Amino acid sequence: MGWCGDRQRSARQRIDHLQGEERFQLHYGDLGDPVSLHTLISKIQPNEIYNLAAQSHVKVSFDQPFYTGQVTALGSMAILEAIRLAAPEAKFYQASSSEMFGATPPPQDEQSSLQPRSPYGISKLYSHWMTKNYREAYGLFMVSGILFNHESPRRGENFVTRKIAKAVASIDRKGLSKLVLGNLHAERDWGYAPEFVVGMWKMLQADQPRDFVLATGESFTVRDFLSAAFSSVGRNWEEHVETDESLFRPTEVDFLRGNPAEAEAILKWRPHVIGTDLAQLMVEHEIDCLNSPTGFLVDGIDWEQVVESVFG
Ligand code: F7E
Repeated sequence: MGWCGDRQRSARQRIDHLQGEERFQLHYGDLGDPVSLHTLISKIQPNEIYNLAAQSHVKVSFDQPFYTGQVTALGSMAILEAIRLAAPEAKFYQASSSEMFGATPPPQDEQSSLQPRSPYGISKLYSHWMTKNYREAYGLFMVSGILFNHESPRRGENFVTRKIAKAVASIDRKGLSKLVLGNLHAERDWGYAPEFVVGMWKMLQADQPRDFVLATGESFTVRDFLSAAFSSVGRNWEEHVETDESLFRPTEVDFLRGNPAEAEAILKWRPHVIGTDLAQLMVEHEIDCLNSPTGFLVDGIDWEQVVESVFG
């Protein structure tokens, strides 16, 4: 599914299309409400739990550090406790983040030091260490995937890749005049989210619980991504982009490039889509959205092909 108009749709818009499928059931719960999580986990007795929830926007975490800590740090704690007390057989996946590396120079791997530079990164670090502690203290199957940026047409509009892709499509097809961005020098290891999702699943199928870095091993600056996105419609980004210091972060993570060698050796996981491919894929999707009569499009991920390409 691709999303053409996030702001008009509900908080569940990324999963709305699954409603009605026999194997899919939604329950109400909230990371801010430990009782609801305990009740749900106790009732459902899940085999696997993936904690992908968070206040996940790094810049917003500077404006809302307390809320970010409550949700992104203590919210995971609520799940860990619920599993320990009510469903100790469940396998648990914690979405840790390359933001935890912060100031550590690249390439970053499972042994690199963790020096986060935002309330978001610090909250993720708390959950990362708590997951490890629960694994060691109680012998539970709990792992963290330290994922570098993973993107797709489903990305929220306030993250840089989607913001750029949407703007390029609008500039090219609707005459939007300019795109305003923050720091163009930061370097990121951008991968394709579906490839990373099969890596998460694979971590829970392993014989032993352990943490892995998932990354492409290649990095690009925001400027490189911009250039690839504008080039895909035959345009020069410099004619359309302005920067605004209010979009800069108080402390930035300058350079992330992961080393996924352990995931490759042990999980046999190897991603294929890298940052510049993503720029083109995401711009194409936004153009399809503009051409869609309803403004809403299914992007139809071919999961068999993703699995084949990653593990094949
Ligand atoms: O920023 C720069 C910005 O917000 C990427 C989250 O999924 O990945 C993501 O965090 C870079 C930064 O992602 C704008 O300063 C420039 O250097 O797309 P982003 P992020 O901060 O890397 C990690 C792995 C996570 O875990 C997070 O949850 O782009 N940048 N101009 C901008 N960023 C945004 N958002 N908007 C701009 O206008």
